[in-house]
Amino acid sequence: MPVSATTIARQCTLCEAHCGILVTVEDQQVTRIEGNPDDVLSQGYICPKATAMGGLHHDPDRLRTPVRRVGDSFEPIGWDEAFAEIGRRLRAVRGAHGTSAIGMYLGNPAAHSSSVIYGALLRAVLLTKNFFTASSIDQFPQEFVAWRMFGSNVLMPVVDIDRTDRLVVLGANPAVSNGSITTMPGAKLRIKEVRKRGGKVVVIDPRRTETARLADEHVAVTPGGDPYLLLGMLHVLVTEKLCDEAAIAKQCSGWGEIRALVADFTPEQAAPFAGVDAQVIRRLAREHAAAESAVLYARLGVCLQVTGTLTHWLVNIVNAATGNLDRPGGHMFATPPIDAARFAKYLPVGHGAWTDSSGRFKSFRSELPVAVLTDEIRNGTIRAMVTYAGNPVLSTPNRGELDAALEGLDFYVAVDMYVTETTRHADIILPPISPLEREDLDVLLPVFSVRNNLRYNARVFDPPADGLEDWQIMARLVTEMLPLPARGVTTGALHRLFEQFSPLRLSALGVATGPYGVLRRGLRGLTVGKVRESAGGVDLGPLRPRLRQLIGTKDRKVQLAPPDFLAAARALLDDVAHGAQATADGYDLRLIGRRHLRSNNSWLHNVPAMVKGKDRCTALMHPADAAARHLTDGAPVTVTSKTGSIVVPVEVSDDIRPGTIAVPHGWGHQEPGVGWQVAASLPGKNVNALHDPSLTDTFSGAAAVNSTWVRVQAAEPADTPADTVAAVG
Ligand SMILES: Nc1nc2c(c(=O)[nH]1)N[C@H]1C(S)=C(S)[C@@H](COP(=O)(O)OP(=O)(O)OC[C@H]3O[C@@H](n4cnc5c(=O)[nH]c(N)nc54)[C@H](O)[C@@H]3O)O[C@H]1N2
Ligand SMILES: Nc1nc2c(c(=O)[nH]1)N[C@H]1C(S)=C(S)[C@@H](COP(=O)(O)OP(=O)(O)OC[C@H]3O[C@@H](n4cnc5c(=O)[nH]c(N)nc54)[C@H](O)[C@@H]3O)O[C@H]1N2
Ligand code: SF4
Ligand SMILES: [Mo]
Repeated sequence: MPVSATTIARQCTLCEAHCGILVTVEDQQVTRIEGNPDDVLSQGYICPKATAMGGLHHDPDRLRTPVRRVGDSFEPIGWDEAFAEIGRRLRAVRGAHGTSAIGMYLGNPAAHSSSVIYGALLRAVLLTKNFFTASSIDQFPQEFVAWRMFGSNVLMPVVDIDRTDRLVVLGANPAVSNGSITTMPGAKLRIKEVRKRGGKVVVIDPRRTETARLADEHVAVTPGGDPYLLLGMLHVLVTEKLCDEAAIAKQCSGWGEIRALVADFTPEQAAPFAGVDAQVIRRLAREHAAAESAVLYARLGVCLQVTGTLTHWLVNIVNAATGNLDRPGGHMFATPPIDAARFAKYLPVGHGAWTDSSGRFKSFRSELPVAVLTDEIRNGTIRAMVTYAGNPVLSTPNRGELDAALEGLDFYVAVDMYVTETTRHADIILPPISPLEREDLDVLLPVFSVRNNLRYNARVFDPPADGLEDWQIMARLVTEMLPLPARGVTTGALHRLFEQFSPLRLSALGVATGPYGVLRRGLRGLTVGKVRESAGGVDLGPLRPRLRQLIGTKDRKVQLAPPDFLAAARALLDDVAHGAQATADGYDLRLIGRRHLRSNNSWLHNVPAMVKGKDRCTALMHPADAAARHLTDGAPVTVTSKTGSIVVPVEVSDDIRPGTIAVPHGWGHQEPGVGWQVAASLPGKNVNALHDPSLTDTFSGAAAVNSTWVRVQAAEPADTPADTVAAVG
């Protein structure tokens, strides 16, 4: 190593896993990124995306200064000028049309740094009803279930993968995603460990995924078939007396209603709806009950469904009924250094405090589902937008109409480091400094981590003199939007005040007062200094049972049988009784999603090392389905749904269940004017053009993108890749 090289330990902040990395820098250039073996959570594991942290930092297309749109292009503008103009324009919209005329969308990476605290402050100051986040195309159903069953939306249980004897993965692909709402870097190794210690791993997924390849058993459920499968399993657990009645009596209320619900619903009835043999359903139930410890881990595949809430509810019931809630090896709750869950139960969550303008969608924990964003802009309810770390044009179902809607806004400000499919419509884009220039304390993800821990993110590079972090940008926007008597005078004072309360300082205060902090534990307590000095964070031990301390329900019991959930489940059972299998005229395949190890939602496609090789945006199709349509591997096909159509190559593989196709999201960068030039040069189409925004989880309103009806045919030669997104009624 040359003398000038330095190596700095921090985390890769690209996804929830937050793996520990060692970044080597020579002459201001990142020359190596490797796993940090001392990291208390990831223990040296990284995925191929980690090196993209360097690629992003050095990317010439990454914005370094604020830019203002002039005609069809962007020109640099100073920060002060930018904030002054944004303030003027946003206040004008608010003055003319009211607070809710300003919409705000907060995307996924916002939740990967503590800057999000200031995002929340801006949201509060805007006072708008039109607040959206990527949560409503992500974990909304899980939060909804947590709120109703445990009394707080934060109480989404974590899978104790490192101690379980039986891991059943339902609609998740942790071998690629490294887990979400269960932070488990190196998921692949953790899964292998379950088997090494004699445990079993089962994957229930319409596709034989990378995770399924590591498992003892793969059950190819039909898309959307999971609630039937789970109800069938519950029937077996109840009728064969396989439940842990003592645990249920101690922890739960409503068990009688669940027993009654499933009493007559046999696996034989469930089988055709689940696409799984009755005998397999019976065995899954018996083995779940027989294992020393067992846990169902469910995620996007079942969450982003019309039945998202219902399915997560049933998942939690199966875990609780077999005595696996709040015990090692089961579904547990972390004890993070800032114990958000402990206090979240005292905050009102609220469902239906307001609705969208159509009255169809209710707010949930003070936000509306992103499914209505496009319509609210189109019908004039929203006149101006603020987006922060999001790319909803590619990441949300919007019939391809969000593009034009954003273009028609009175004013739009984006906080992002790229000119994306979304931000290209902005009047002003405000770029934060690069992740490697930030210093941070990882206080959010320990809430969902498989071990209690606290880790520190050191700066690798000094930020440019005029660079701002996301939180500083948010703080400046906050001051612009506060009703101040003398704007010029007071904003300066406010900025100085906010600098005193940086997220890092607030986090340090939270840690000091938290369960491991010096205020509780005296001098031996956890401090930011100790975390900073550590080689890879501080390990705070395995998860500990603590439901009694956390639960926020009135009777302090887990609510197994909320009446509206029960009614929805009965409606499903009625469908079965009437043999009403879901069908859609003219469409014969179900479309599901797919993630790739080198891709992260919509935004890593500008790092050359992440996108080399063949086109990944393919439609995965079973050989029998391909043969029936006379399609050969690699041929361009038109995938058509009720809302749109795209042309992508077909990839023929028996990894996928017949009747199902899988296409990844986050592609389709060829829009004119986007600034990420590598991405723009790639093939790939926006699969969200096919998903119907009006199809949402019944309870939370989260987008349902995992069982969309489509048809597939060989692409006509005229379907050039350039004109593939067209509404077809
Ligand atoms: N490499 C990579 N990692 C990522 C991301 C990424 O884009 N790329 N994104 C990050 C983010 S933001 C998140 S939220 C997480 C998501 O993490 P995961 O939920 O683990 O990721 P997915 O790959 O979407 O997994 C969903 C699985 O559900 C299956 N599925 C689809 N429909 C059904 C169904 O009806 N029933 C069942 N049982 N299964 C079904 C799909 O085949 C797929 O395997 O990943 C994070 N990590
Ligand atoms: N069909 C389908 N659609 C899906 C999914 C699916 O499985 N299927 N998955 C959904 C899921 S789980 C998620 S989380 C969403 C994600 O949806 P979004 O959050 O809307 O989109 P991302 O693709 O994550 O885009 C992130 C944006 O933030 C910018 N960015 C990155 N880091 C930072 C930062 O530190 N600060 C700022 N200010 N900007 C930053 C990037 O340049 C990019 O423009 O997509 C969802 N969409
Ligand atoms: S799994 Fe990959 S992308 Fe996610 S934090 Fe770890 S290294 Fe980064
Ligand atoms: Mo996500």
